[in-house]
Amino acid sequence: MSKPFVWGAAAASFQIEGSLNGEGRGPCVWDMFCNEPGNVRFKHHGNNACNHIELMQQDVDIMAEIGLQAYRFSISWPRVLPQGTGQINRAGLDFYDRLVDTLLAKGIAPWTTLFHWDYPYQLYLRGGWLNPDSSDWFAEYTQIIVERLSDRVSHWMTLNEPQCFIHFGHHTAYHAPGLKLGFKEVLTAAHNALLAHGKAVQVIRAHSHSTATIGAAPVGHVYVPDNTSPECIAAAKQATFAVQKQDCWNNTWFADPMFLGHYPEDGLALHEAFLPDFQTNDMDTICQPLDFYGANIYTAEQITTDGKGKTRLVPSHDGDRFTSMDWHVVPESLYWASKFFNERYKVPVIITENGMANHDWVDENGRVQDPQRIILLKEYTDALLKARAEGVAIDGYFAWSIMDNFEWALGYDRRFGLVHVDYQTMKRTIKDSGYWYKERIKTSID
Ligand code: PNW
Repeated sequence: MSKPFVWGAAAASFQIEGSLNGEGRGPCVWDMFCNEPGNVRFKHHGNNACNHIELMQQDVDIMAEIGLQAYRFSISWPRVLPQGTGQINRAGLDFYDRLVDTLLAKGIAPWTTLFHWDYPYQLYLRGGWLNPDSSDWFAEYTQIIVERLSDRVSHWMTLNEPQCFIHFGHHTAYHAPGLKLGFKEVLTAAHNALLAHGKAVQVIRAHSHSTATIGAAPVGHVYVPDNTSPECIAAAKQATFAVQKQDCWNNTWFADPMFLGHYPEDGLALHEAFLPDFQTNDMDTICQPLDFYGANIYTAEQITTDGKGKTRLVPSHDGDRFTSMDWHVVPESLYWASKFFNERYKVPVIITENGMANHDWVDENGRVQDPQRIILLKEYTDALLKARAEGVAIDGYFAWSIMDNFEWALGYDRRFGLVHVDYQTMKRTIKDSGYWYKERIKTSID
């Protein structure tokens, strides 16, 4: 029998916290990136965000009102270590301590992500993820967090979406730090991030004051079959696990080393000319026992086969639905991907992010209506629970996001929240989807 299912919601430090200088936070690469014109829509930045640092108690009260069983948050590395290493900022660390206590007082389990993209600017100046010491810097930071919080925090995620901060951050310059490196350097940065993951897992296991449950929260292209013939299912699985040339936005380049202890064969062949200089025992460091496969899934592509071994993508049809990110709505992505990941990596799957951006509106009575989000959340969670009912080990679901927030290069223009944020007044309003989620949690039979 699988474990009880966990219903939660997620957010990330840079996207909600604000208080750039409050509590002594050091700058991160996203501050730098926002300051360079042209990178982020409307010149938006994270200086104030949702002012969660000051409004934390209210935000946790709202989570309790929605009935969250768990809250996935990330810690701002430069808020704890303004230089990235060395001197600890006590006030910053105290904030996360208070957050954990506040959550626990409401019966909400804290699920902590160690790194969700707000890389310390001072370490970036020292080479960032390209520096061979970068994984040790991350291990040092991890130890500080674990020593302080692990008597009360037992769920950990190391890196959020290395695919994004490596590929978008170091290859296409769509995200901070805005680099367009050659592919060998991109893979070197990726390799160092993987080493950082492995060392962090070792640190958590060695220093945790409670039994730790550890995973990561990767993302990647997901493919679903357009019919249930074995051939089509196999094609979707194969595409989900394939590596594309000079592209880090895939599942296996990161997850295979973490879970299986080697890079995927197809990727090694494709990237032969760009492989980083790694040590033979690096894979022993990277591949640490993990307790779950966290998956951030929003969309998928559909695949079909012609019965003769040929595979093609199904183009979108009239009537297909897209979110305001222009992401194709494919609820069965949660069904198929959790099956595929569970089968390949042999640990329970947890959906660490899923949700939609929408143009919500506030009506004359102050109610925030977001009917599309309700439909989507229902269809996606139904698809996930269907896989669970069929015996796939799936232990939880986290909606992205608990509240509207800074959507990276798109600024505050895209709203993903279950809770609406009025950025003029910082007023929070639970959206209709938040109330719907409350019912989903309450009535979910486990
Ligand atoms: C995730 N894609 O990023 C991040 O973890 C969150 O911080 C972010 O707010 C959320 O998803 C919504 O974007 C993604 O291109 C970035 O499919 C890009 C994609 C998916 C997730």
